[in-house]
Amino acid sequence: MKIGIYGAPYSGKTTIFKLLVGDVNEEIGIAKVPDERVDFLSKLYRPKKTTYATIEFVDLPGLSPELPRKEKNQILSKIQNVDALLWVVRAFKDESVPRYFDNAGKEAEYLHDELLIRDLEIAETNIEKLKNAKRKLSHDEEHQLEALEKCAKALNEEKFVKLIDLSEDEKKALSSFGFFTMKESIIAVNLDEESFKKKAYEGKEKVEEIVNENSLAMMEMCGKLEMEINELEEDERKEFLNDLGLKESGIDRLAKVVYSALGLISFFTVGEDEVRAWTIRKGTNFKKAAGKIHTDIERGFIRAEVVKYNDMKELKSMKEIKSKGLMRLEGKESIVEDGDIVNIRFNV
Ligand SMILES: Nc1nc2c(ncn2[C@@H]2O[C@H](COP(=O)(O)OP(=O)(O)O)[C@@H](O)[C@H]2O)c(=O)[nH]1
Ligand SMILES: [Mg+2]
Repeated sequence: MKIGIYGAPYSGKTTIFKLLVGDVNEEIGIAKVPDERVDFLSKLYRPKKTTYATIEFVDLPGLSPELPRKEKNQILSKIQNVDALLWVVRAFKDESVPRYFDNAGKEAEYLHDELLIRDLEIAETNIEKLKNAKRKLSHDEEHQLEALEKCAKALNEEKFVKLIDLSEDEKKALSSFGFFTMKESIIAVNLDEESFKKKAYEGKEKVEEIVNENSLAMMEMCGKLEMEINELEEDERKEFLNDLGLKESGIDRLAKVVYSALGLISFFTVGEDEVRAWTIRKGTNFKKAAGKIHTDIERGFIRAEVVKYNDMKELKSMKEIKSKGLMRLEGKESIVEDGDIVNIRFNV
């Protein structure tokens, strides 16, 4: 999974990027998704290797009103293929760091408008292209044109593409255009310590309005401070986080928001060699999930042996679980649930 970090200059994008992926000097970084269930299973099995789920983040230069269209498009094109956008909206006060917008509400509104403008441009350009084609359009192209016109109409009414009622066919027809407003967006409001503790900042109402109207996800962060806390020893770190009223680190909280916004869940495979978390969309069946592990396993799928994480946590032994009859056998069409520990029987 890949997430693009989007925002205005000096909003704290790179700070939050580094908080998530570590102190790398690259535009792309990988964050390990903390999961106490993996921690537990790893302690239980003592495998040679423990593999957590990961999220890839792409850090971008900021977008601001004075940039020419072409440059904005160049910046945005770097996140054309991400699964979701993480908007970093500045709400921290710091006289020493320049600021483009008076408050977080105006900044979020600007970011919202830029995505609409960009998507409308894509829709209109492609509508023109299809309409001006000097030949008869194929059936697929006719279909694409109709879907594009639906998008253009919505975007003109300032409505995100993801809110339009689209059929699976229409979604497919639109998939190659990489509409930003068709992706999920998560707004990270970057606060200073004082406003974080008060849960108040200028422009909050507007930010919440944008979140609600477009069905976005939102979280509050304290980028710089959390970054500093991150560098402390474990005990001290907990104390500082506690003081902020936080139980979990930034990546912990973000991972939860991302999984819920994107409808993702985890299943696990366990053994002496490896304990591993796998990320899938809610509603994925066992055969498809097996394909995550290996295409051969999907192809030769026979059945899945499935154990609930909570049963494993309680009984701490596969033998016990089996003797209590708590292991299920599932066929290829059954749906994987969050926390399933899965062993696939297959035949190649
Ligand atoms: N006071 C304060 N400064 C911050 C915070 N987050 C980032 N900064 C500072 O703002 C400046 C710009 O941050 P950066 O992450 O590079 O912003 P970017 O342009 O969005 O990538 C840096 O000097 C940061 O140290 C914050 O939460 N509070
Ligand atoms: Mg930056």
